[in-house]
Amino acid sequence: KQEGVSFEGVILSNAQFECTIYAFGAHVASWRSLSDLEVFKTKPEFLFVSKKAILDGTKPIRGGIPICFPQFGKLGECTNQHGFARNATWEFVGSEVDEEKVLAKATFTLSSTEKTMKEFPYKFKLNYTVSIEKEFLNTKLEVINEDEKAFEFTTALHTYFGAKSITDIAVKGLNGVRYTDSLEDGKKCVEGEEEIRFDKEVDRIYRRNVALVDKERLEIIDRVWEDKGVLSQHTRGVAMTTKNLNDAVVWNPWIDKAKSMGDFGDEEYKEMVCVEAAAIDEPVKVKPGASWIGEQTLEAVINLAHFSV
Ligand code: TA6
Repeated sequence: KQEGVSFEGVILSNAQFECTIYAFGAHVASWRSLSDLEVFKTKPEFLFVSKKAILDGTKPIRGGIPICFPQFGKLGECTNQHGFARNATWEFVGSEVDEEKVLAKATFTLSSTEKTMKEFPYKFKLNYTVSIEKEFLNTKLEVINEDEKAFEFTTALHTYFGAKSITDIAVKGLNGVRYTDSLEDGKKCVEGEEEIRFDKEVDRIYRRNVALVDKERLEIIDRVWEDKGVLSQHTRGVAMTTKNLNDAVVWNPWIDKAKSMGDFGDEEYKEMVCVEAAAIDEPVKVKPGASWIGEQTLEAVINLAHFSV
């Protein structure tokens, strides 16, 4: 239990990182470095949570890693966009620590109820496992069909990445990938930039080629700085790899959308970007008794690029 937060949570820590997960939404709300390395000490938190986030269970937490299930956005029959999973209190199943592997893991579960059946008329069970190992954070969602009928769903791990400043944020790894622009009625486009940068509202669903995905790493660079006088450039950020989450949503609300959200500061668009591992383009189909697993692995990275003079 934390001061000012009305739901319980679990704090996982290994020698290098600490991760906070709340039972409400099985919501990862923090993933921060414990290292005293300057580049981590000055900004230990890798995720973004709004200072105005509602933490009383009446609204999904604005930030961290909201779980969108059984639908992404409005792609389904749920009353609330992004579905009900992030608005529900999950059951904490247990945690384990493996000192050798510097691993800490927690599992949460959520089963269908009469209430969920009204919106998503199928019996299901979700198991969500969050694990930190060295500088990695892995979040794995298992969807089990406990019904006699097959069902399909769309899903996203709606991750909010933090940054010192919007001018430092760059999203790499989507060059050449086709996307639909949610701000232009789903207009079909192809990404032409090596690094996606932000100077306006962006809301895009990148539909990655399945064959490419398991090799592909996205990088969210949140900080670039140069040593005094030395011609070198450090970048600090997060690398993302996924399994069975072949799409990637990229979102920054920018000024007007920021002002329209009561649980988001007017200026906070300058400190974050959402890059969301998702299964949207091809809804996931699960047969009775079968299950599906979607996974996202985040790695805290520092790159030191020496420019050749
Ligand atoms: O993932 C992008 C998006 O679908 C945006 O269109 C915006 O609505 C964002 O999600 C936040 O949605 P929320 O329901 O959390 O306010």
